[in-house]
Amino acid sequence: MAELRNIVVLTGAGISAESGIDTFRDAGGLWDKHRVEDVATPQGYERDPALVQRFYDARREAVQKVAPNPAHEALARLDREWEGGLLIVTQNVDDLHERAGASRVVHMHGELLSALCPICERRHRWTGPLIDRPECPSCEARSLRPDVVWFGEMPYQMDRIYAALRSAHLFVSIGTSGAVYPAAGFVSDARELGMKTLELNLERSEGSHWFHESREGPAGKLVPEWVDELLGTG
Ligand code: BV8
Repeated sequence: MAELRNIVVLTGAGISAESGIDTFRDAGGLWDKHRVEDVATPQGYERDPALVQRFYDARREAVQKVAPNPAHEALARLDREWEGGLLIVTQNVDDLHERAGASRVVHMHGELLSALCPICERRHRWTGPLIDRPECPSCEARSLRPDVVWFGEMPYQMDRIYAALRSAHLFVSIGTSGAVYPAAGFVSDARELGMKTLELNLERSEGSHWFHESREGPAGKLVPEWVDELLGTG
C-alpha cells in the first residue's frame, strides 16, 4: 500500500447531528417534516418559492444558534496538523467545519449562509431571511435564492473533488447514509482507484459493503479517536 499522504474525507448530516442540526432521513429528520419535491427541487421552487424560502430561512436562522462538536473540531485539528493532502468534501450546507477552524473544505451541495442571484450569478454572504425578496447587492434584482444544490442540479466543484480523489490514498466517509448521488458513488470510485476506504457512522450506510472498514458509533467519539490514531497522538 502506497505511503498514506493524501486523504479525502466525505461528511454528511450525521457529523452535525450532535450539534443539534436535524439530519434528513433519520426519524424526525427534515424529510419527515417536508416533501423533498416541494422544498429541494427547482420545480418545487418554481411552484411555491415562499414555501422553499421559509424552509431555508428557518435552517439559516437555526444554524447560527448551534456550535461545532468534537467531530468538527477533530477534523479541524487534522486540517491544521496533517502535512499531506487533505480535502473535506461536505454535503452539509452548515458552516460548522469552518467555524471549528477547518479551511480545506468544499461544500458540494452549497451553503445556507450564502445567497445566489440567478440574474447576475453573484453570490453574497447572507445571514438573514430571503422570504421578503431583498435586493441583490450587486444588481438590485429581487430574485435571490438559497445558494444550495437542489435535486436535479449539478453539485459544486466536482472537478476539484474528482482531482482530489484521483490523488488520494485514503477515503473516509463520516455521518452519511450514502443515499444521494454523486456523493454516494465516491466510495466505489475510491475502490476503483485502489485506495483504502473507512466509514465512521452511527449505523452501517447503504454503501457499507464498499468500505474496507466500518466503525459504528457517534461521530463525536469516533472522529477524535480516528484523528488521534492518524496523528499518533492517541
Ligand atoms: C445530480 C442540499 C447531475 C440542499 C442536497 C444515480 C442513481 C440514482 C439517482 C441519482 C443518480 N445520480 C443522480 C441522481 C439523482 C439525485 C439522487 O441522488 N437522488 C437520490 C435520492 C436517489 N442526485 C441529484 O439530483 C444530484 N444532482 O445528480 O446532478 C450530476 C450527475 C453526475 C455528476 C454530477 C452531476 C444533487 C443532489 C443534491 C441535493 N441536495 N442538499 C439541502 O440541504 O436542503 S442532498 C442532502 O441530502 C444532503 O446534502 C445529503 O447529500 C443528503 C442527505 O444525506 P446525509 O447527509 O447522508 O443525511 P441522512 O439523514 O440521509 O443520513 C445521516 C446519516 O448519519 C445516517 O446514516 C445516520 O445513521 C448517520 N448519523 C446520524 N447521527 C449520527 C450519525 N453518524 C455519526 N454520528 C451521529 N451522531
